[in-house]
Amino acid sequence: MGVTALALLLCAGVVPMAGVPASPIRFELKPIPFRLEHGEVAARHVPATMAGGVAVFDYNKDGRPDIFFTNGADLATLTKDSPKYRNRLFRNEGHGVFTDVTEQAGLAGSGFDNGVAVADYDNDGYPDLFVAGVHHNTLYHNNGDGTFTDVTAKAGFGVGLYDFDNDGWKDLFVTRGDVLSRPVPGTVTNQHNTVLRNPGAVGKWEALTTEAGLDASPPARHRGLAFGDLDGDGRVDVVATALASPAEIWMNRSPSGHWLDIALEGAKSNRDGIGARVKVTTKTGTQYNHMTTSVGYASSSYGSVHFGLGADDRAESVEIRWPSGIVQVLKDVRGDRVVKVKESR
Ligand SMILES: [Ca+2]
Ligand SMILES: [Ca+2]
Ligand SMILES: [Ca+2]
Ligand SMILES: [Ca+2]
Repeated sequence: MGVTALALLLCAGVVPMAGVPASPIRFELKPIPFRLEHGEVAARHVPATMAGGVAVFDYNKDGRPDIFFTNGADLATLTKDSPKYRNRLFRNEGHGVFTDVTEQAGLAGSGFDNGVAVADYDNDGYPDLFVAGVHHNTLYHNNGDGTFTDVTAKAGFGVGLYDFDNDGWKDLFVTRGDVLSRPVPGTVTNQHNTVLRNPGAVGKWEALTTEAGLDASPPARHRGLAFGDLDGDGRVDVVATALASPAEIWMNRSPSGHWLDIALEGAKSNRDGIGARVKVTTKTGTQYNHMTTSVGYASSSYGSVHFGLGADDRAESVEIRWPSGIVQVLKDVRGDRVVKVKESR
């Protein structure tokens, strides 16, 4: 490096370390024993390019974010017929140590998995996992003791967990359609989307397709999926794309309970407040959600943090835990509106 270049760098406040190229942004590579196995073969298949979802979430609530990887499968059978295809959960022990806890967590999976979504669908305070796979999706309930239970199995592609009827329980929208470019005889390639209604504290998940009006467009190979309240009526609407088919906007016309949207603006944390966890307590109970725009397959959603309040027209309290560690609590918050919250300093 010439004297002039060094002087310029020093003027810019960048001090080069010995033997390391100077840069204002630097990363240190940390190995983790996971390899994305997509079973690629010479005859190219669509699924082989689509594996590889990652979720960073704190499954055991010790304050350290953990890492979950989805993984592929044997392409001929679309099953995980070798241990190398297992999905993997790594527990963050702190100090850069990650332990593979897949087995004890029960998260190895069985098919060719590509996507993953995190949400606390049963409002018990523990984040649950939804894993989207080529031939089946899996909803895993986080039992809070380090283990997960497979609680549902439905086919699909992109997924999003939102409370579509604002009854206080998050439902699941699934875009569907097969990934095979040359379908195997007997497999259905074009499909309608489906919404799965969360039954609440007791009961069974209900799969709604025709009932929910989702057969109003022809079946297709659905892919992209994004969410946002397009008309500001407090009901979360859906936009989906499908291969070689018109895009679909699904305006939410569900009979709706009360609702509350929390629109975050970070100050010390990132400006969108991504990663902030929000806890809403009403007369009926407590719910959790978090700020993210990353929902659905290869898509980005419009974010305020949405809550259905059911019969309650106000929240007794709204607690926001910002990524910075700052905790903000609002009391007696009227519902059926978007409440803007700026991070306190
Ligand atoms: Ca953790
Ligand atoms: Ca949960
Ligand atoms: Ca619901
Ligand atoms: Ca709406």
